[in-house]
Amino acid sequence: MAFKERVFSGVQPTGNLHLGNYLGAIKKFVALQAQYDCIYCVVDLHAITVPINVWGGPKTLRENIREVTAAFIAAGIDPKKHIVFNQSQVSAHAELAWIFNCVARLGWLNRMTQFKEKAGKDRENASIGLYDYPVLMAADILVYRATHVPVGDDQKQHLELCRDIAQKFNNDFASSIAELGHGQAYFPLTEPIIQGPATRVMSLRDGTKKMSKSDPSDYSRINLTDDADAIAQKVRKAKTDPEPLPSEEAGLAVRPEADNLVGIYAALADRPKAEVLGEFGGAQFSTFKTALVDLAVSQLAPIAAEMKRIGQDTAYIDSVLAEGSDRAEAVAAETMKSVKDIVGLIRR
Ligand code: AQP
Repeated sequence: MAFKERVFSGVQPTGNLHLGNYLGAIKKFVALQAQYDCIYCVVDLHAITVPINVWGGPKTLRENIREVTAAFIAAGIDPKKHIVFNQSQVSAHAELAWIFNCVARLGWLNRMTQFKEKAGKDRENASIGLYDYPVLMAADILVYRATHVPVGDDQKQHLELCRDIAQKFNNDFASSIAELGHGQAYFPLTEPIIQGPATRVMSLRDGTKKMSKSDPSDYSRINLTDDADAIAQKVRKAKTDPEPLPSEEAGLAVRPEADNLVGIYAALADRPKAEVLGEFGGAQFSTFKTALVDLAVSQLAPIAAEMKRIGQDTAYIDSVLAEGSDRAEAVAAETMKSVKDIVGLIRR
């Protein structure tokens, strides 16, 4: 069966939105609007899977939900044409996650590397929500039967799990799916969109570590709220090596910091890394960093300013989320009706 093409993706309201979130996800969300119907979600139920001192408590959560919404709009997502909402306002996400909990296998979840990284050594003390995170993520995507999901490279394994869950549901309930007229498969095998030069933006202090919201050093990341001065300072202080830039991509292979900065430049400029090296190959980092500051400031400072402006109007943000949630709920409710019929649950 051919599925209607639809994009879904989400960002957690866990604070410190950074350049990695922008280049790996939000910039792609913006570009995909021209080609697809898109649903972009502030995944607040995911944010509360880590301890309360990490997500900051109710007041911070509310602020962060609004901040991610403001970032979506400031970056260029159109909430009138597409759907922008927060996950917890559409209860079908949690409802479908329960059904998927009964489809997914324990062995599949035991292989998830993000859980291992986030739970760390104190695994017994991790929340069940953190363990179940990838199942809820599959429900987020499949409740809209989304066909494409733009994400950073760190989400690849979760997208594979989403496909496994869809496949097993389609297999387990194959005869019911066919009897109810849905053909051979009810859920699509969703394609991740993980492309381009910045699918994994690394820390500015250590080119082997992912740029991350939770890194204690603010100099490790460019925050989407940083102004021109902060961006310039962070790029100038970014770790490099003593060699000039290579002229060919192969020359970046054992130079993680150089590779990262070239990738950031390429992604911001919408140019391949090879082309950037064609221009800057042989140049010292001081020259390249000056160009990178100019580019980063020209692209990011307007977003920061717009985020600030939109962020002051909480009534507007809340109305976007409410309207988006209504529209998302209408789509999700249709899926839940079909899923209940397929599984054999009696509904009103
Ligand atoms: N460094 C990155 N490079 C490229 N893409 C990235 N993404 C995250 N970091 C990078 C992508 O951003 C989207 C939203 O991610 P998230 O909401 O799951 O947040 P996160 O930044 O991964 O945040 P955490 O888990 O709260 O904190 P940290 O960073 O401390 O682990 C996703 O598409 C993600 O791939």
